[in-house]
Amino acid sequence: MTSDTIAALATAPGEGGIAIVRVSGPDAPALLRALFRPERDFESHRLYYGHLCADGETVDECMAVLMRAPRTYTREDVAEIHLHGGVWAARQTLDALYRLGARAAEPGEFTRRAFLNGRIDLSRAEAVMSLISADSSRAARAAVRQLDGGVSAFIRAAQAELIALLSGAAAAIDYPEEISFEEAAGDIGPRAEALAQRLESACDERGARIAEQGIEAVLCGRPNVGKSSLLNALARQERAIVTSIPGTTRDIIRADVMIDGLRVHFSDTAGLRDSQDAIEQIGVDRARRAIAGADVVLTVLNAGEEETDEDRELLRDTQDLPRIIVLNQCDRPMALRPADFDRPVVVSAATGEGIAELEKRVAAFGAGAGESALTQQRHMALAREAAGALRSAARICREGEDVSLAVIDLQAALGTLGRVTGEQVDEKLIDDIFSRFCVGK
Ligand SMILES: Nc1nc2c(ncn2[C@@H]2O[C@H](COP(=O)(O)OP(=O)(O)OP(=O)(O)O)[C@@H](O)[C@H]2O)c(=O)[nH]1
Ligand SMILES: [Mg+2]
Repeated sequence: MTSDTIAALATAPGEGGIAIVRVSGPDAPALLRALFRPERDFESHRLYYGHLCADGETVDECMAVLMRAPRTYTREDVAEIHLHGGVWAARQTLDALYRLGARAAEPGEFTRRAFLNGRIDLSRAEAVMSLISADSSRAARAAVRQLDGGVSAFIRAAQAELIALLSGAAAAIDYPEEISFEEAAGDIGPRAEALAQRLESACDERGARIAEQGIEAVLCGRPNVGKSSLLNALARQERAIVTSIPGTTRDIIRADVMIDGLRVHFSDTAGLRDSQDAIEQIGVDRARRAIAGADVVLTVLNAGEEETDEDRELLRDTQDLPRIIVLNQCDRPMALRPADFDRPVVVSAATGEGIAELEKRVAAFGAGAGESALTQQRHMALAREAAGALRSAARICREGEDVSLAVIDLQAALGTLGRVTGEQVDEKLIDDIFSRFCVGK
């Protein structure tokens, strides 16, 4: 249990409708009484109208609530003062609180107390931070599931299975005349293998990255097929320069678009061709690197012209990548037949025809992203480590080695999973996690 009382601004600094100062710790009730004059006396968890006074002067007309432990965010006594938005009143209030003995809270310290006081486990504390920084509905949904205890429940189920395996092994070690090692190994081996499989399939690194950061979609094609025009149509603004001169685009031009709650980063690239122009050639090299790192490649052809050798080469080069073939300029008389290509999207950057269909096809590459049981890097790394230990235990059982050797691996897996929810963590990890929070959370 923590003994001092902390205070911080809980809302974003700057001008706004209200500014909330939050206080947590044993002195929170006394501090609130010292500064806030309510019309009536406090009952827990009720918001009161009154005046905030410091050094005999009225600082603000405001609302305040006192929440008695343990039904609070931190499980300590918590006071919240809702002032008029802006910097001044909040500053005066915090200064008064500090003079009366409160300490300025460190980043994430309220949530850290919630964790240390046992109200939430570590995975839920991390979810709070993910929710704060989520900038798409996809990312927010993954965070809310984690906040609801989705990760905790998944880890608890895996730990329960591990404990069952460990007690099976213990029985074989303690009562060898009743349960033979072979029998025990025959049961533990396949179950350890299955649990390793379950842990690994709960990790989807690509999906987690896409949910959090968005999907990288790269437009490529020979010069003048209309890549920059497509980028502008998708972004609904004039981002890239469009001209009828082949080789217009050199640098990569990016535009962020929200499609169906998923963030998509489109990159327009230099038209791919062998160029004598040194600058254009650098652009072409950059384009090739962007293509290699893309989550989805949009291979753009000009539907109004016959296929060229460059088109054929590009179709070949991108065939093993996640890709969408885009036949642009369909407003012109068609020289290409859609039936000759693999599921092409037929569009016109000029008229907007087919753009909605193209967006749908791009978003499909993010389907299921962020919906795996685990979505945080730290949790996935630990799950994989536990799966590795389980596979080693399974191998020991399979090869008929001593069951007590498998016990070491099973215990290691159990400990590793405990670090996800924070049953087994060291101070440094906790410092590291909470220092990434903002002050006041
Ligand atoms: N009719 C018609 N013209 C288009 C369409 N898309 C692009 N264009 C025209 O095609 C020419 C080239 O367009 P850009 O968007 O600059 O082509 P790009 O692929 O970016 O070309 P580079 O940057 O040189 O590689 C311009 O004159 C555009 O107006 C379309 O859908 N229909
Ligand atoms: Mg261009």
